[in-house]
Amino acid sequence: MDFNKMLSAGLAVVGFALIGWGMLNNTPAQAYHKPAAIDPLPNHGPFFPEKLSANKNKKNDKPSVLLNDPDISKNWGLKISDALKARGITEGSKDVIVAVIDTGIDTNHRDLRNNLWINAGESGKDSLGRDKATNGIDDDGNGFIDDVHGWNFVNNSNRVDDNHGHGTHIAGIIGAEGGNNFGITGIASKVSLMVLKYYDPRFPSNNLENTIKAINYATKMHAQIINYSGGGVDYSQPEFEAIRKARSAGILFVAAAGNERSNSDKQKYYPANYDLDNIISVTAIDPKLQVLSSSNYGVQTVHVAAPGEDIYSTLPGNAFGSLTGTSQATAFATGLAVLIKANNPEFKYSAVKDYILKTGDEYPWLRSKTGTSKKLNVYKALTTLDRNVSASGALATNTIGLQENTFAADPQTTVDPMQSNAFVEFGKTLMQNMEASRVRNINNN
Ligand SMILES: [Ca+2]
Ligand SMILES: [Ca+2]
Ligand SMILES: [Ca+2]
Repeated sequence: MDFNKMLSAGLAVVGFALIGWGMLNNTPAQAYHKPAAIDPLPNHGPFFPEKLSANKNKKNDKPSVLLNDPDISKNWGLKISDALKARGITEGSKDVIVAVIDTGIDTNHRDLRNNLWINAGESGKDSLGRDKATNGIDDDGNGFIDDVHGWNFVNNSNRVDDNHGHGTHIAGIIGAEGGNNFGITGIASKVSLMVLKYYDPRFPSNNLENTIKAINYATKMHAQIINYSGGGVDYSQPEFEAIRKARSAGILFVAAAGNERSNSDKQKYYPANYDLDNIISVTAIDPKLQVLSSSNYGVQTVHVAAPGEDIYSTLPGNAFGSLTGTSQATAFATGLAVLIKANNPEFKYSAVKDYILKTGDEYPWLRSKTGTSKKLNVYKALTTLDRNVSASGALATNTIGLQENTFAADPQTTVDPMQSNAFVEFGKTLMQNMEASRVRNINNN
């Protein structure tokens, strides 16, 4: 290998860093060398003004009694995404499998342990009465021994615990258990988190190669969504192929736009930038809805914005703390994808993506930053969906806080003219666009 190739390979490893530490250090490229910047202690999260706390001053808020998690108001992103308001529509589902390709997850964390994916082929008893999860046998014959929650591709083992913190934090944003009277809740309070570890600060490893293996595992084991809160500047054909294979399996790939402070339309960042329609690229906003100065942006390549500054979530050892970056924003979008999928299991990745991107809140200052000019809105994505504008045009049964006919999609339905707002038109347009897109896809295939 000549020097240039070696240099390039070396840069690929360095560049393929985790992201989510940017604002803690102001040096994203080196940020993952400094995990001590995490605040691992409970109750040391940022202060948020009372008006951002859950369930205040919104007459349509009707949270269920299950919103008993004591630190729920510490995540300003939940409020600003109307996520708690959406809780009456769906809490998520254990049927939705999300592969979290990251640093592992603290599988004993009280706010995560009940939301881990369980590989059915590696659980229960074997013919000798031993626990399949620990019998040292590849019971389901998938090539991995005792992979009950996922796999560690760093040292090729079933020990997926998190020595870093990043993966545990991401997991909590997506799917910390809600309603357990402990800690926080994820965007989805019920989900199955598949733990795929590609990075460990204690061991030198090939992050890119591990990532590709993890994507292939997620595809093989039928994840419906992949969260990838990381990336690098080097294009990788094998990684592209792995995500294309995931696409063929119907998997939505939610990727961080990156913390390189750059325009991703010009300075490419992968995997977010691969030209595959199952990828959503997410950038990060602060509580004032401004894209973080550290976050990548791009009207052609970055799709949507989500909360990513000082996000309070789970950390290893039953701890909680705040982290900043497009990693965190990505997890918000993944959590929403879980809810959409839970509420409408027959949806293809393309429909899930459409609902995330087309139902958000639009802001003029996001025009120069994202393709949609939007930040995601959990409630809108679900109410639009829940109104059945997606399928038959029939009225939906779930009417949380709204008049039954307000958002009817059926043009024959009588709608209160005062409330027959853009939402109805919006719903129809959305469906027309989606249908046109579907027809296009059929024609292309
Ligand atoms: Ca196995
Ligand atoms: Ca086994
Ligand atoms: Ca909880």
